[in-house]
Amino acid sequence: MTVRKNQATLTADEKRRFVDALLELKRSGRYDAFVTTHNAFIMGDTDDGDRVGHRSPSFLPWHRRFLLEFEAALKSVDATVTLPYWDWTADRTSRSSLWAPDFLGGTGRARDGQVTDGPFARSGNRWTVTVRVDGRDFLRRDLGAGGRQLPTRAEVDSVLAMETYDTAPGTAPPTASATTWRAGAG
Ligand SMILES: [Cu+2]
Repeated sequence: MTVRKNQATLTADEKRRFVDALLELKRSGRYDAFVTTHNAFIMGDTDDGDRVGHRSPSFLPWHRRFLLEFEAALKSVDATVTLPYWDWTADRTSRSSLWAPDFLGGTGRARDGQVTDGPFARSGNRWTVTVRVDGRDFLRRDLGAGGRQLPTRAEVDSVLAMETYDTAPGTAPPTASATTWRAGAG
C-alpha cells in the first residue's frame, strides 16, 4: 500500500530516491509529457466554456487522478518512491526542508529567477525546460513573490467545513461553488 509521507520527515535516503526517480522521468521525457497534459487543461479551461481541471469543483478529483498517475510513473522507476505531501500551514517559510539543496533546491536568484542550487539547478544539466519555453530553458522560482501567502490552517479549515461541494450543473461556471474554487485553483 502506498503511504503518502510528510516531506518534512523524509529520510535522506527517501529524498535521494525521490529526486533520482524524478530526474529519470525528466531524462526519459515522461515528465515533460505530464507538463504538456497539464498545460493543455490549463489552456482548455476557459472563462466561458467548460472547466475540467481548474477553477471548477473538478479541480480536486482531476488533480488527484493526475498525481496518482504521476506517482505511478515515479514508482515505475523506483517502487519504493511515493509522492510526499507538504503541509504548508505548518511549514511555510523558504527555510523549509522542502527547499533545501538535497531536495527541491531553493528560490531563484534575483536577476532572472534561476534556481542555482539543488538537483534541478541549471548547472546540473538535468532539468532543461523544454515545454512552453520563453527563451529561458532553466527552472525559475520566486518564493513568496508579490507578498502573497499560502492559505493558513484556519483558511483550510473553513474551506473543509463547507457543506456544499458542488451545485448543478457541476463543472459549468458560474456557480457559487465555482467562485469558491477560483480562489484556490488558479
Ligand atoms: Cu493544475
